[in-house]
Amino acid sequence: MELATLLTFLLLAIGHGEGCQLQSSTSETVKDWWQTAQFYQIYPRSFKDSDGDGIGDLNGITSKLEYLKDLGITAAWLSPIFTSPMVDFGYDISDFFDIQPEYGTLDDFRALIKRAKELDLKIILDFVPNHSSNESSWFVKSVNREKGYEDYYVWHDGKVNATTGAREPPTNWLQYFRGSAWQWNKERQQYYLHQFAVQQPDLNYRNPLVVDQMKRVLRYWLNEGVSGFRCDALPPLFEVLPDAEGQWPDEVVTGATEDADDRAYLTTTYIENQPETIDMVYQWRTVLDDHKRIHGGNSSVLLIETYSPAWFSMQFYGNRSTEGAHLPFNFNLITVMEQKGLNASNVQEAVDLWLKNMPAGRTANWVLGNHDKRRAASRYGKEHIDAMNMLVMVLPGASVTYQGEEIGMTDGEISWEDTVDPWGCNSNADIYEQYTRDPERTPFQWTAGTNAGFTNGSTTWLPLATDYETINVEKELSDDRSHLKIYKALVALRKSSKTLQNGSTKYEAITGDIFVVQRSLANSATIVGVINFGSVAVTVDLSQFDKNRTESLQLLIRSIDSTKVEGTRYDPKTLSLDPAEALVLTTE
Ligand SMILES: *[C@@H]1O[C@H](CO)[C@@H](O)[C@H](O)[C@H]1NC(C)=O
Ligand SMILES: *[C@@H]1O[C@H](CO)[C@@H](O)[C@H](O)[C@H]1NC(C)=O
Ligand SMILES: *[C@@H]1O[C@H](CO)[C@@H](O)[C@H](O)[C@H]1NC(C)=O
Ligand SMILES: *[C@@H]1O[C@H](CO)[C@@H](O)[C@H](O)[C@H]1NC(C)=O
Ligand SMILES: *[C@@H]1O[C@H](CO)[C@@H](O)[C@H](O)[C@H]1NC(C)=O
Ligand SMILES: *[C@@H]1O[C@H](CO)[C@@H](O)[C@H](O)[C@H]1NC(C)=O
Ligand SMILES: *[C@@H]1O[C@H](CO)[C@@H](O)[C@H](O)[C@H]1NC(C)=O
Ligand SMILES: *[C@@H]1O[C@H](CO)[C@@H](O)[C@H](O)[C@H]1NC(C)=O
Ligand SMILES: CC(=O)N[C@H]1CO[C@H](CO)[C@@H](O)[C@@H]1O
Ligand SMILES: [Ca+2]
Ligand SMILES: [Ca+2]
Repeated sequence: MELATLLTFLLLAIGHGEGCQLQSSTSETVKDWWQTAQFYQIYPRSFKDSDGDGIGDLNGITSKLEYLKDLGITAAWLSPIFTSPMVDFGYDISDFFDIQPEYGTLDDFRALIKRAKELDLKIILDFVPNHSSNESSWFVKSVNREKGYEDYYVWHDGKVNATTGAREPPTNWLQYFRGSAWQWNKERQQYYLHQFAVQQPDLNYRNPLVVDQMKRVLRYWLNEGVSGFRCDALPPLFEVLPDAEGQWPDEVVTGATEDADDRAYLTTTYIENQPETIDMVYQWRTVLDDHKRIHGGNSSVLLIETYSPAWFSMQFYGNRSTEGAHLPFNFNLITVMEQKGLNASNVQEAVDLWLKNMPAGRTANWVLGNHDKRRAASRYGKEHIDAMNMLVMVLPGASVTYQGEEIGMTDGEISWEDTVDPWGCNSNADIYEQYTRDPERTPFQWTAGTNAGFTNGSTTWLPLATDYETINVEKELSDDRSHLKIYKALVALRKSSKTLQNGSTKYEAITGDIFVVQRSLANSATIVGVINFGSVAVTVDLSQFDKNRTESLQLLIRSIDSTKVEGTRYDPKTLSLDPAEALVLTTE
């Protein structure tokens, strides 16, 4: 055994010993930082520009860390900041170990981490494991079959058509961004797989060299002081093993769409949600835990992007013998409402889907949006933005906010000419709005001034949303009441309330319109969230929801148009709610 390996082994053994002692010597389950955290997603290109080129950057983010601190954020995760040709705006990485020059330098990144530490904010990076950019030196070496890189990507000769003799892709598999998932490479004379754009070749996780390389990426950034990773696009990580002849099966037609270029045209049985993907996440968790045992400090976390069904997503948490991701993202509040529309019954279904499937002892989390989905205020309706922010803050576990949700930002209107997202660009002027993700990526709205205070230059990389004069941080901080102030009050309550951090949870759609969440903890005040998702005023009796709810409740926080008064006590048996009104009350 090498000395370094031996040392690691000893440290691991010591680490284990301490962990056990700690647990047996205390009867209280002390929650780790991430279990009650407020996570905030920054889309760096659109957050804050520091040098006037119209593109957000690291120094811009550093200059706004105090804003996040003021919101009460625990940890910010940055969408990719690594070297990239920007075909998919950073999700096509050409150097996993360096910073995209237009975003700054490694020194700028270190300054960001240093400032964040001073403010006690944690920084999490985006880890994009499924693919690299085709401009990565790894890919170029693989094209040339350089030693060690021959099988870094998923290469295949393709098939020969028996009638025409023409070359055809190995399978009918489709990419996410429309069209075939296979691309012929002239130099190597083989096809390569790309589940995303042509410029995003899939790495081959059946090659141990790739697995090691990607673990190196994780260790590299942990050593730079990050507090963990949000892992991108997990479902397509592994594809099924080919058969003995090296051939893969075709997917079958679903009937979900007529559009043969749309990924939904075919099943994804062989190209998503493979068991090996779960195991890879467990291996990454080990990398993080080993780093902590060796270097000490706080836990680093793994957050996982997966739109997979519950049977698959829940496995990411770990199994009886192995730990997995701390938090597989819960997108149910997005996906269920996308399919069924927003009402209380559907919210209950979304909450059930997570809490009733989650293994015991795990931590829930709630996500409203990200840079792939229309903005929360546009999707749920502007009148419901406070209610939705309220939900993620009163439900148990971690909350996740996409930049702008706290001020109620809405989608931008981006013309076909201004469209830059590959998903949009791979379609056409008639249908691009179905696919483009540009509307939810417009620059952050800091002020009502020129370019919304995002940049002091004359242009922005995407046009601004037109409502920035009324929806911006500066205005919402000075207004008596605003989405931002409500958001801050919710976070402050989460941080001060033991009940919200650790209480038990009871929830119910008491009618099709009214959703109630109650959090209770012995010897602490009970917290009750009540939301009217309907468009008519109603009076509810909360003692029907919980026999114990007979004493008056004090109002803590209310949605922006509510005419009730904070600090006033209300009778839970005759609680009136205006359309879209959302309230947080307490027994205190
Ligand atoms: C949190 O809840 C658990 C289980 O309900 C309990 O054992 C523990 O004492 C609570 N911890 C705190 C800090 O309230
Ligand atoms: C924008 O701000 C940067 C950094 O403060 C400065 O260097 C640049 O000159 C400014 N540009 C304009 C157009 O004011
Ligand atoms: C990457 O892919 C694009 C689109 O196929 C192609 O134009 C470009 O030359 C490729 N670059 C490399 C380095 O292979
Ligand atoms: C072979 O090519 C013909 C003509 O393009 C096509 O109709 C047929 O489906 C192809 N066969 C296979 C097995 O792909
Ligand atoms: C848990 O996962 C590990 C790693 O994938 C696997 O080796 C083990 O068999 C699993 N254990 C159980 C109880 O499922
Ligand atoms: C661990 O996290 C806590 C809470 O954010 C922080 O106050 C503390 O400084 C961190 N410790 C280290 C060693 O980073
Ligand atoms: C809620 O939406 C579902 C459709 O998903 C519908 O069946 C139900 O009637 C709706 N409830 C109300 C009160 O609108
Ligand atoms: C109602 O109160 C009783 C007595 O305090 C308690 O045992 C019970 O758990 C409470 N029920 C709920 C749903 O909180
Ligand atoms: C929400 C999210 O991060 N989506 C990304 C998933 O991965 C693809 C490819 O890396 C990106 O295009 C998406 O933006
Ligand atoms: Ca810039
Ligand atoms: Ca893959």
